Amino acid sequence: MKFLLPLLLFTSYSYADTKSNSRAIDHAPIGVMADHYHKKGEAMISIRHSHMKMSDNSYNGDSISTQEILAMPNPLGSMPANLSVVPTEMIMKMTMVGGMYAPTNEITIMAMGMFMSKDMDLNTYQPMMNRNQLGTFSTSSSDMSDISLGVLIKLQESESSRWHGEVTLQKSVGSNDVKGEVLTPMNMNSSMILPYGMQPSDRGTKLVVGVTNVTKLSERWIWGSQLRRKSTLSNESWAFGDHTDLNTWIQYELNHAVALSSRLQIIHQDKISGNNPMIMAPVQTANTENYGGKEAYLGLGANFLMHLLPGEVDRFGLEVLLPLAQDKNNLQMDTDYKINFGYQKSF
Ligand SMILES: [Cu+2]
Repeated sequence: MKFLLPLLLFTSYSYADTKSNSRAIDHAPIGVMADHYHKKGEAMISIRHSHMKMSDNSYNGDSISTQEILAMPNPLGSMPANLSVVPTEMIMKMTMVGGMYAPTNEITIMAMGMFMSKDMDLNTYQPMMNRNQLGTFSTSSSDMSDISLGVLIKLQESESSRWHGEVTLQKSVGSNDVKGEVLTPMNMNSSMILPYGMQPSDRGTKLVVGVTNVTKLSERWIWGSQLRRKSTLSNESWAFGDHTDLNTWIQYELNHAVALSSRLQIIHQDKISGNNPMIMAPVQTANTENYGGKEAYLGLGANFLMHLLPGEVDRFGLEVLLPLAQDKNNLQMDTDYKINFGYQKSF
């Protein structure tokens, strides 16, 4: 936390000369999507980045050893009879570029493009006998992931509380059949379609519906809540499961230019629907049952205002999320942390 102090002082100082009435606390923690609407005629651009790291594996929420994984049957075929490739680490990076514009006080239009990159390290083991490790390999993918167009509708606004709804249409546009070089249990390198979790997109069309409330608790404290559900309207051969996201956060206004936040995020996601018969390696990620589940995270973050570029004040947000509980379906990697940061500017 020590490194934050000079930053807080700097932002307080650099903000002191402004006459703008923007406040850092006006926006939710940076990882919360579609958290605010705009006044008539206002526009905003934003760029956000999120970084997630996963390692180790769990089965229905309980940690599981490599030996136990290797003893599990390969559900996608009899060759080999058991799982023989075990993921050890995964990094997922997402960059989102968005725009908002309010044609009226009641409606804000939102557009966003998302770019995704994924990297995974895996170990390959002998398929039978003493199951020695044959080697290690890495796979990666990166592509445009989704584009979305949405509308935020102001439902109610008073001095102490505001409510708005969201309806967004999201189209997954990236590829869903990225290939990678893998080390097979036969100790050969082979190029194959990577498992679902490594694909940048499922090429589905999704509907996002959400409702957000922000309540002023006192002069310096704010309590926000958001329920957001993403469901698949149509897809090609398979789709990531429908996703419900509940967020509730408390924000404290240190001064106009700095707001600190604490957030509880609860996620529920279904397993993958459909399948691609070409995805059939003896690895957990090739099985559509090994996706989705329940997760809870604690987020700690800060929003800053600074005058860097001409025009309206520059907004920055940083948030770190740590897992409180993970009950992912069947056999999956554990999430270690997520980091979100972003920049926003209004016009
Ligand atoms: Cu905005």
